[in-house]
Amino acid sequence: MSNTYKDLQNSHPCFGGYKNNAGRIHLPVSPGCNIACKFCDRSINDVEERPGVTSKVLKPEESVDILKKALDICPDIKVAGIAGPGDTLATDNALQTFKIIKEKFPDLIKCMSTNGLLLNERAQDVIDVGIDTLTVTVNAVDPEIESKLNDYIIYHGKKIEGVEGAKILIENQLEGIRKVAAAGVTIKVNTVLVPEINGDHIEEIAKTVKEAGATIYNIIPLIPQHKLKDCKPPRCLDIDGARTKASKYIDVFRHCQRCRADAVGVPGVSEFGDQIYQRRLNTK
Ligand code: CLF
Ligand code: SF4
Repeated sequence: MSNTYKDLQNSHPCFGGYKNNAGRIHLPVSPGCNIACKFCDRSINDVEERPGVTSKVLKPEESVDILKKALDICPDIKVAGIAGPGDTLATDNALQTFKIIKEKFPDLIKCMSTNGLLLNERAQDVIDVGIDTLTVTVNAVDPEIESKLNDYIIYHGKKIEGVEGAKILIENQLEGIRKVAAAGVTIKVNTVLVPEINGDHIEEIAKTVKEAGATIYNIIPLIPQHKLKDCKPPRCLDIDGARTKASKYIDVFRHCQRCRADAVGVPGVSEFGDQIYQRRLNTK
């Protein structure tokens, strides 16, 4: 199976650059996280439509039945993604799940999303399990700026705060991207846009991640919550401006739906998560 960037533009909803009507299923197998983004509010619930939210956490082996059911109901699904609700490398659950998918559903595109803290040291594992598309969330490439978006990292059992932690995070993200990109995996970088913190830093991020080997860039508007609940979310004008600046350096994806960690269907078009994960429908 060939999954060049050109192929993915027709088969992957988040690497297309335009709407190609391909579906994805998120398998919420990764509960914990190893960094502390100031805007992150992970939650188990059936109703909120945003990243970090899932109705349940699955065990890797439970993914098989879920995938069968999902492909039955939504044959448009071409991509099996893991995007939380925590980080995919904080435990081995995601890599185990991808191993199962590789064996039992070889035609599905394996899509992994990570904060990248452990990407440098786990790059070979990511490559070996056959990840087709990797997303790394890079919110800054300057540790001073990153430290305003992230309180601390937990790295090899140690809590490292502020700029010091941010420096390690950024180094590992960029080195991880270099290694995985060199193996031929197509890489997307996500950045959460917080205008008052990284609004003037987007060009620098775009340029740096492109040089490291990323192919496509997705700017996601902040949802103000947790410690950044008083920050202003970007206006359409801010988002457009940031995307235009970034597009000088790298292809930009403009259709992000800020999906739940257990989303199923064609992003922005259909949603089957209620049926697949037996969410209780909102009866308010
Ligand atoms: Fe999922 Fe993410 Fe893979 Fe897509 S979502 S793991 S790359 S299959 Fe896509 Fe949803 Fe935006 Fe993510 S629209 S939040 S970018
Ligand atoms: Fe939350 Fe993701 Fe940040 Fe972890 S990496 S704290 S799950 S937003």
